Amino acid sequence: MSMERVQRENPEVTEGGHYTPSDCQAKERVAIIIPFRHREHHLKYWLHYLHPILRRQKVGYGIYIINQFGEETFNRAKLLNIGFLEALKDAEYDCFIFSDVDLIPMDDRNLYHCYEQPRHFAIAMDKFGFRLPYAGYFGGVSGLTKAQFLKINGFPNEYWGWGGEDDDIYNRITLNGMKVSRPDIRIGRYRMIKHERDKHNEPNPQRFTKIQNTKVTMKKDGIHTLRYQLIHFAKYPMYTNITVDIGKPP
Ligand code: UD2
Ligand code: MN
Repeated sequence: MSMERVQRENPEVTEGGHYTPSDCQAKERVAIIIPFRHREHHLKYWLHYLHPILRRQKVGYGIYIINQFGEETFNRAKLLNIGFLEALKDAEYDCFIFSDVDLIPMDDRNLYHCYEQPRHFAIAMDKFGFRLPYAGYFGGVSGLTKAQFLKINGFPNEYWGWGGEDDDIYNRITLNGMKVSRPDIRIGRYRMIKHERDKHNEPNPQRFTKIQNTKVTMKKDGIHTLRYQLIHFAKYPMYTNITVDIGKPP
C-alpha cells in the first residue's frame, strides 16, 4: 500500500482528510480520531479501507491522527481527549468516533455516526473469535456525541501504557446514567491488522485497581484537566496530523 495510491483512489477527499457527500445533506459532522505513534504502515491500510466505506455510508467527516511526540509511555485515552479538543478547533463537529489505527470494519452496515447512547462499534473481532470478549468491553472503536462526551468529563488522562482505559470509559458512561449501544453481532465485525505489542506501551500494572475507582477519579481527571503541548499541526491530503507532547507518567 502507498499513500499515493490512497490519494489516487479517493479524489473526492479534500485536504486534511475531509469529505462531504455531494448528493445529500449529511445528518451530522463526524470527527474520526485515531491515537497514533509509529504505525505508518497500518495508517495507509486504514485510510485505504475506511475512506471508501465512509463515503458509501454518506458520512460527512474529517480524519484526525493524534500522534504522540517522543518515546515516553504511550497514553491512548489522553490522545483521544486531545483529538476531541483539536477537532473542535478545526471545524464544528457533533459526533466523535475514536478508532484504533489497526481496526477495519467488515460490514458497510456498521454505520459510523452517533447514536442516542454512546456507541461501541467494534464488538466482534477476529482476534476474539468474532464475539464480545466480556459484557463491559468498550475497546477498539467507539463513538460519542459532543454532549455525551462532555457529560462523562471526557476520557481519563492518567492511564499510561496498555490497558484499562477502555474499561474506565465504560464505567464513566454507566456511572453517568447512560447505556452503551451496539450493532447486531453479525454487523459489528472487524479485522485487526496483525501486530506485536509496541515498545513503550507495556501493560499498565495499575489498571486493575484504577478501574475500581472511576467513580471518584472521573470528576477530577478528564477533559477539564487536560494539559498538553501542541508540537505540529499539518493537513495532508488524506488526513490531518496533530503531533502533541503529553508528558510522562508521574
Ligand atoms: C486493545 C483495544 C484498544 C485499547 C488497547 C488497550 C482492541 C481491538 N483494541 O488494543 O482499543 O483499549 O487494547 O490500551 O481490543 N498505538 C500506536 N502506537 C503505539 C501504541 C498504540 O499507534 O505505539 C495506537 C494504535 O492506534 C493502536 C491503539 O493505540 O491500534 C491500541 O494499541 P494496540 O493496538 O497495541 O492494542 P490492542 O490491539 O491490544
Ligand atoms: Mn491493535
